[in-house]
Amino acid sequence: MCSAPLRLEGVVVATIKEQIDLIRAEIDKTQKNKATNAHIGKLKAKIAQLKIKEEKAHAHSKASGGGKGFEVKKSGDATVALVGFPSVGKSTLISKVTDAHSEAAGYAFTTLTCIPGVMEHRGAKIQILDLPGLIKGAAEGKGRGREILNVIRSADMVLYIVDPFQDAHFNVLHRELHNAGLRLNETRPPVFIKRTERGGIDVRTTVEQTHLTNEEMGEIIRSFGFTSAIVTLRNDTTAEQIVDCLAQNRIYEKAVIAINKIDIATEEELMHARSNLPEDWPVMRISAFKEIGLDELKDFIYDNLGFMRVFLKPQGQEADLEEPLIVKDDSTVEHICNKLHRDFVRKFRYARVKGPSAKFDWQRVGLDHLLKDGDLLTIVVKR
Ligand SMILES: Nc1nc2c(ncn2[C@@H]2O[C@H](COP(=O)(O)OP(=O)(O)O)[C@@H](O)[C@H]2O)c(=O)[nH]1
Ligand SMILES: [Mg+2]
Repeated sequence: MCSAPLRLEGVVVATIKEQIDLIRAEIDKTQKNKATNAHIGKLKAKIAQLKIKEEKAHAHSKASGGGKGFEVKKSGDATVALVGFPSVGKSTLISKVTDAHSEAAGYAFTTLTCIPGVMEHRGAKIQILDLPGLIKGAAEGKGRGREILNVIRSADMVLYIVDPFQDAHFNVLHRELHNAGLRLNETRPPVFIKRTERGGIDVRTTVEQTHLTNEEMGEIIRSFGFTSAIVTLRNDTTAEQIVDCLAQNRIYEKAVIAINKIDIATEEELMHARSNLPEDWPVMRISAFKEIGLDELKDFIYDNLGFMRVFLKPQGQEADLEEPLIVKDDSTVEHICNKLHRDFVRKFRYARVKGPSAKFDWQRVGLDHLLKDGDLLTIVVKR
């Protein structure tokens, strides 16, 4: 069973997308259990390879003048992508929590209308993007869906809006984003694959592997064109995690959910809606229309984006303890330099830090130093 061929025999497949759909159908109809792990893994590897091929074909058609690029200009301290079926209340919400007050504030980007609004909260400017048309576009697997997915990939967080009466919608969208390589609320698996000159596929693991045998892992890895490699595993690794590592275009992003329209739903309906959402994801209840829970939603977004404050102390001056810089909590000195002035990285000499990230007061650090909430920072540049 595990050596079932990847080729879908007897079927003439025209496009890459059709091939992918066929393999997905095959995965769906395969029972998930220990005996089929490796088979499913190989099918997923095949999909990942077809997608890489598709991306290349797309890049090629673009280079030869195929389609126009689409880009949402990023602004503010972070970007949140709203994701939800039509009529769940995305436009209503964006009109209530941002400065985009009507559809008229939206503007067309090449082929699609993306409605950005900026929400100011606790000193942070958070750009919220309303992305109508995801389902239709993504399901068609072409231009528009691809572009919308790219906007979501480049956002800092996904905010799903769920209608309590249509709660099956969540799974449809979630699957769509998963298929596009988005790994929401997941951490990058501790899988490291290093190509070597010889020696075959050498699997080294620090924990027991229960999903796949070394041989099965080797088969997946070889299907990506490796003959020799050292594979280091630090968790009980699934086939999908190995494929994710090899596919290289996976995006690990934060996601939260707001259940909207609580003004017209009963407690029972809300509990039911909650039970169909991932247990460990942050979820809250709102009514965009009746403006219930919107202040809490702002806090919820802010908290989940993971911001921190960095206080600047210009050389030879007092630190500005009134107005910190609001930055993502994984920011380095380089991120701050980029935020302050476009010449700062080029002219950078060194920085000094006092506070939680410093080993001692006014430690001298470089561009790659990771900052922490509450740090005081002095940047020294060439004149
Ligand atoms: N009862 C109720 N209706 C809402 C709420 N939020 C949005 N709506 C209504 O749902 C419909 C669709 O809203 P809209 O914002 O256009 O949804 P979108 O397609 O996701 O942008 C409109 O008639 C809204 O007035 C809410 O919290 N409660
Ligand atoms: Mg709308």
